[in-house]
Amino acid sequence: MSLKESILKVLEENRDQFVSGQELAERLNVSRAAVWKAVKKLRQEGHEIIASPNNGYRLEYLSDILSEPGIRLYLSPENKDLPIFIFDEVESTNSLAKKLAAEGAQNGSIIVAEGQSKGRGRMGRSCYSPSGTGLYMSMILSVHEDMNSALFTTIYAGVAVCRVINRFVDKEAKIKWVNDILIDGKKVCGILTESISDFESGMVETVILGIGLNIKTENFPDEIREIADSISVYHIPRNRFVAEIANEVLCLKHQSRKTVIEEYKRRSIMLGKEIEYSDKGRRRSGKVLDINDNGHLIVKEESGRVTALMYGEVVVKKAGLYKS
Ligand code: BT5
Repeated sequence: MSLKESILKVLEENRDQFVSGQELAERLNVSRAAVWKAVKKLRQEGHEIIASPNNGYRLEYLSDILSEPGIRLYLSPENKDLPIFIFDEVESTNSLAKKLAAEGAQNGSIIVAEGQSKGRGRMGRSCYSPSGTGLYMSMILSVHEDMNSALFTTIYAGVAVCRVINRFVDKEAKIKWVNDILIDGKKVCGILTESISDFESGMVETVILGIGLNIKTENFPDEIREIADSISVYHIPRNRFVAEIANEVLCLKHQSRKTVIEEYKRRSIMLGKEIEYSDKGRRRSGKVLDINDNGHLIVKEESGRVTALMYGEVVVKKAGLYKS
């Protein structure tokens, strides 16, 4: 770890308290001048560090720059050594994660960026990812499972993100099947799960889990202004969100599907709703009866036909048109 990172680590551990230049110099076995030089570099990178001649250095509590020491501080003991890749502006953390996975990046690797110029949604759609105000992260998850199980990643990631949001936000985070996280009916987070399969076995070997969460974004482009919102949490560093989401994802991955689905259903806005969806190219509508243990949406059409949707886009109708 460089001197700059070591200083940032100490300041992160003591956020909101002064640490004297003398103490930093002694702990890190360098001169006070070297400490000052490294602090200057950190400030140039955007870290808000208060320097007081009498008290030393302090990381301002609203300072919010992504950093490895800042993320590691909040990773749980079993995840402390996960590889972390941090970037300033990238096209898409999911695209980068795929590349890193192909190069051999380890299970649990976390890839984050301050902003994305080509953040990706599902089916060729885009994710608005302005710099510094949101969380744009991807995780590389090594698996060896069929497509059905891989698709379940979106389900438990949704629950994981909701849990973390609700540590800091009072209003319950809800889920619109399959990947939209809503607060007060507006989308605050989207999840993009992509898979890398082995051609011969047909099994999914790696899942790239991408999460885009609006934390402090205040202005949205016209096309999504009505449907998008932020969780508006200003006092918690994004580093902490990254770590807590990673902890929760890795913890939920080992829990039974039943436990995960129960919470997913409790947070779902879909049950009992009239929806429109597309099935094999045909526009259909029906009522949501349930979400089964695989995360599939069980829909009953007016004709009585019952379908299990594995993925796809559904539109919730405002007024019910069909009685079960
Ligand atoms: C998603 O797709 O919601 C998945 C978004 C995943 C983004 C993450 S960020 C890190 C990682 N790297 C990537 O490149 N992607 C992942 P979908 O369900 O298709 O929703 C896309 C739609 O959501 C758009 O067509 C807009 O209507 C809306 N949208 C776009 N940006 C938004 C934002 N910032 N907040 C809320 N809604 C947004």
